[in-house]
Amino acid sequence: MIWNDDFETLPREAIASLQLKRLKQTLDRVSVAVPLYREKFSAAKVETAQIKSLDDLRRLPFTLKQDLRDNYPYGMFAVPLDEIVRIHASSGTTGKPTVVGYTRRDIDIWAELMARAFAAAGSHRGDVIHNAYGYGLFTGGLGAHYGAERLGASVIPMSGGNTKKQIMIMKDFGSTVLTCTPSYALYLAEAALEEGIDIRKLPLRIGIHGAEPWSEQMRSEIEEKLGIKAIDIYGLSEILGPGVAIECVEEQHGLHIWEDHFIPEIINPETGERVPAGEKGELVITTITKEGIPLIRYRTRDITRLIVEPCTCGRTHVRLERMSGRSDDMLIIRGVNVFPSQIESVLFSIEGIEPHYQLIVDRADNLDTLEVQVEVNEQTFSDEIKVLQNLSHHITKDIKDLLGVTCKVRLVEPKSIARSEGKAQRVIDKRLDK
Ligand code: DLL
Repeated sequence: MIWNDDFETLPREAIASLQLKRLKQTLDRVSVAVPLYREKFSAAKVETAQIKSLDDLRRLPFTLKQDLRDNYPYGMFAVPLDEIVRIHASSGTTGKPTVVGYTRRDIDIWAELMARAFAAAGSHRGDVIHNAYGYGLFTGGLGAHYGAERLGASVIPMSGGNTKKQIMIMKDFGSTVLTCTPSYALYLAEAALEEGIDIRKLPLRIGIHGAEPWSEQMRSEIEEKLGIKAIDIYGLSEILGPGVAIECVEEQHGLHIWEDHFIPEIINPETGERVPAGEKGELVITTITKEGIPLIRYRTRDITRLIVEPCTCGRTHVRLERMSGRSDDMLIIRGVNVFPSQIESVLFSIEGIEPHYQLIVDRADNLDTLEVQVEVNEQTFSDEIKVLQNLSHHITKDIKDLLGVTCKVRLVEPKSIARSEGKAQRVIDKRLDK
């Protein structure tokens, strides 16, 4: 179902003119209200009045995560604090978190965009939405919550953790939609089986998963193990939180980004130049309706491409291809660029292993090493050593053939890799401590 027909199916020319109008308003606002933008624009020798077309956007400087850190906590807010009604923050691996603030109107738009997202995923009023994204500074929990209420569904504010209770509630309350990270969805299915419950037999229909990279193969695992349709949702706290883009249930191919609120661009992460239409690169987003913390050309570090072909669902907003990783998560192993999601795709295409893995990167004698730890299923685990050896050779060979990197595969016992209730930690890079 389309939640907001007026905006979601707007003709392309109308989207472009709305974007230009809103972009100009945003530039006028930030160049007055945010000292960092005054400085950036003057350093780049551009005046906002010179931005006369969407193409002119490329003349503006980028905004980086570091800019938010340098202006911690409120230095990039474009309104006084008494207009901010909510504050969220995302914790990086190091240092201070990135802080974002929302005005009442920002919260209202966020709820609208998340309601659109739920509807695009096939959810509607009458659904019981089991929200297992974390509530707190993380945007996942509250972002999905407000959207579910706006949709008119019944939302269960579970938050993450307490897995046994999640399963009991899901069963007793008749949850029909599950919102959580893809890794947690698989963990829930596994934990349910241990409780003697087959989630496939429950009323659950749809899973809305994001907040971490996942592969097409992982989607199949989730759909099979939970008996649902698994939909990819994308977002980041700096831009909004969940609900920046989502797949439609009709195609499950590419995530519609709400272009009446965001302008996406794809750049070459090395040169900063826009890539030719349809090519892969780093996603850069400009917000054009945000009041609390509008961001101009924010470098997301996420790697994707734009799908501009019209979609059968009727929405006219462009689609982002499933994220293939982050430019800063890309591992360089003996000179070869590897994204964890590529290894995931290889692993999940092989029989006998479970969708739980971890990559250990290290350096020995000045050479990078990659160890792929992956769980085997109960049946394979009880097989003869020879069968296990063959399996491990098979994985090593497939990874070498497809990615060009030699790795050591360690098959581990079922359930021995730590499960995550939020974002999974897939990579342990020991080189960083050396
Ligand atoms: O993860 C917001 C969110 C919550 C999105 C719930 C979807 C669902 P942050 O904690 O700021 O915000 O992390 C944002 O997570 O830049 C991506 O690298 C990654 N990410 C988010 N969604 C996806 C996805 C939330 N569907 C960062 N596929 C982003 C791949 C994703 N990566």
